[in-house]
Amino acid sequence: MPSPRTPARTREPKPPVERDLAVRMFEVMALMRAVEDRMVTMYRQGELLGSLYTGHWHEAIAVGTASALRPTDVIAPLHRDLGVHLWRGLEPWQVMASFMGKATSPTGGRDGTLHYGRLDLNIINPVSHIPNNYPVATGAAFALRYRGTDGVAMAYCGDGATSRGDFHEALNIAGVQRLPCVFIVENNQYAYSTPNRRLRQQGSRLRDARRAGGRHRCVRGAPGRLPRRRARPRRGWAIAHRGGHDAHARSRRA
Ligand SMILES: Cc1ncc(C[n+]2csc(CCOP(=O)(O)OP(=O)(O)O)c2C)c(N)n1
Ligand SMILES: [Mg+2]
Repeated sequence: MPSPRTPARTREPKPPVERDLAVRMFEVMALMRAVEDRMVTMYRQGELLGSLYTGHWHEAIAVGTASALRPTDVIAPLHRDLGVHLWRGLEPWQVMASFMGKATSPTGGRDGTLHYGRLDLNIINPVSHIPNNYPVATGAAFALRYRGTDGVAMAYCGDGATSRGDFHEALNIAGVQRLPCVFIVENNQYAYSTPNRRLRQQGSRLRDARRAGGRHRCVRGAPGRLPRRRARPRRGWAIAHRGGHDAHARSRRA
């Protein structure tokens, strides 16, 4: 005899990311890899003017974190973060035009490497002296709050860049002022040929990064609750394998 009580409904676990969004994230990650693969070939053929660093194996970090923001939030990517640009709407041809120093590039041909950006998409051009984008993002976060918005600024750098003074200055002032800032550190375990253990002793902080993992869904949640209103700035550590110094390190003629 059937029970008069309605059987308890089995609840489907809520996916961490909606399907459409997950598909879009995957598309942009795949596009990033395809564009960079093509550019490695172009670099070896001597078609690109400057240095090429690719974001191979960093795709989930760039796309996952960028996808957590609104288009009106400010983002300050670095040399492993092509996915950030693509997520915001920069076209692959614009990236290639920039590396080729063409007048049609976002920098109007004044750049022959990775310093392209689009302020109209709220992307701050990657600076050369890493991690100078950290203090710039801190200033952008201040401006967002000063103007009364609930916008957030997000900045990226590598593990090696954390040895620089401007990294610590940016984190400090953002903490003191409680600025709406998220700082992402992409720990690919090397700064050029120098391994982490030769740089500094902060193993415990780097271990935190493992929580982020290499999966885009996890990375999307890694910055935690965004500090849109007065709150402590967030730090996200992400572990990656570096697949992208290869092109830069090899001679074009090799
Ligand atoms: C202040 C400064 N010093 C040196 C360089 C040259 N440089 C470009 S990338 C790089 C390696 C940085 O390592 P890391 O921060 O770990 O980033 P990764 O390349 O591993 O992603 C260096 C030293 C630079 N751009 N800026
Ligand atoms: Mg590194």
